[in-house]
Amino acid sequence: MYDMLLRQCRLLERDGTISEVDIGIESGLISEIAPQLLRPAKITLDLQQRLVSPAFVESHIHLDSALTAGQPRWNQSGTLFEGIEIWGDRKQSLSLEDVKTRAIETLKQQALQGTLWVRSHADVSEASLTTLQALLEVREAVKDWITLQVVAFPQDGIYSNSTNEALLEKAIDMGADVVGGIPHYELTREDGVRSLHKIFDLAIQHDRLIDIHCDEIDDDQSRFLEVVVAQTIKTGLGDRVTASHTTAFGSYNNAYAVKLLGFLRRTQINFIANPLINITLQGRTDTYPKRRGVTRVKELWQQDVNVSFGHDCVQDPWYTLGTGSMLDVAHMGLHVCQMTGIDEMNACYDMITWNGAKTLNIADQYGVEIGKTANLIVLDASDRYDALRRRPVVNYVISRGKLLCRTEPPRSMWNGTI
Ligand code: 17E
Ligand code: FE2
Repeated sequence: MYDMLLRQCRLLERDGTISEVDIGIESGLISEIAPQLLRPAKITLDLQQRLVSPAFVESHIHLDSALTAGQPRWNQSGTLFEGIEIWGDRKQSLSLEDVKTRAIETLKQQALQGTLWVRSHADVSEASLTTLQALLEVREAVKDWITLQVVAFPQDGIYSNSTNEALLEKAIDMGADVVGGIPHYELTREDGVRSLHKIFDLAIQHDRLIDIHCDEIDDDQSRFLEVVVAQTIKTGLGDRVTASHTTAFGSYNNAYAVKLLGFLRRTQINFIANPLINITLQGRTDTYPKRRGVTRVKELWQQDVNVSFGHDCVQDPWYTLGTGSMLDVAHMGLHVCQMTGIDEMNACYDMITWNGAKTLNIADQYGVEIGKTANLIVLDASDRYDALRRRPVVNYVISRGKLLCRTEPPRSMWNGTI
């Protein structure tokens, strides 16, 4: 007997094809996938040709600052730098309970909308390391239903004062999964380069992944990505390295950008774009024409570079909106990056699923396949394009083989005369 049987699925495969199948789940694992399964089940869900997809991956969010919009004040300029200042004030009143409550509330909102893997940054340039401690405790508390990775992220820079370097090291000792950085916000170009050397050294020494906030500025002279690329080539760290934001890449002149693309193709670096926030945060010093402030997603994708989309923020000093819906993220990404061709739209869906899994280094566990843990979602949609266009509710979320949550699709009633 199956623990759960999903009947009449439209199963989205890795290559984009759709198979009409039934899916059997036993002991948390996908045990069978075939056109018609006949054994009985404890729970049967008749999906009536709805789309079954692996759960969404949120590859970039700041759970420590989530749900603090307006505290202690709203971001009036809309810039990254005012956001950092406001967060600097809000940080003074952090407690473990405060961070944990907001993080878990956000994770629930994400899970309700189909996300079961999350990489969150934790600001470790705050002397008590409260955000890191809180997110490590949350990682443990939620592990039966969602997988959380924590990045030790030195928001104020590693070399902007005499204590931050030691805090970053301590954060890694405490158990952060990933080493972060912010070279464009170090006091000088030299400090930025030095910070990247430090990050690579720490990652090698402690066997950690790397995810750097890199060149999140409109300054076409912000060129830390080339240092990340060089360090990746020299250390051979390959796909263990991720460059987040890289918005300046959208402002580089083409001669430089093409050279850089060639260099980075020698690596397996992952890129994360955060279109919801960077379309609002960047371009603030421009008049007109106004830049979009998002990295070259389409060109990277065309060159077979792994790119995923992240939310970055849900209601915080940098971005006051956001609901935790990855379909919203991909929808915005598709618009801002002008990825409107059918293959391009489908690629945008992959950027919130398979590509994110690759970035998080969990690709071996990911996908709706026999023998894998049943972490999947049922969308009230027929295919990837339909899901992106209408952004329907996630009807069922199945985590570790169990029904974690369900949302009924809204039903409209036409009451007119025609
Ligand atoms: N911190 C930062 O440096 N950049 C961001 N986009 C956010 C926090 C949200
Ligand atoms: Fe970020």
